[in-house]
Amino acid sequence: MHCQNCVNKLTDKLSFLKGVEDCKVTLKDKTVTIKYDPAKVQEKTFVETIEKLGYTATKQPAASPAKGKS
Ligand SMILES: [Cu+2]
Repeated sequence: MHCQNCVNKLTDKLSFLKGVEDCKVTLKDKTVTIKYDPAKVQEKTFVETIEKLGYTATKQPAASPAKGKS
């Protein structure tokens, strides 16, 4: 992830996933913060979506449910 285009692409795809309430991609930190309903969607789906777009996703079990890195 290295430009605003990547950010838009990721935000778009992740926001459209079922169960996602909010999705924030930060270019500076190369992180993805997703607010979601665990009953409807799982972290695995985020990782798969991110990887399908050509990025590498690393889960960080912190306050944020899922994060992506490139
Ligand atoms: Cu880019």
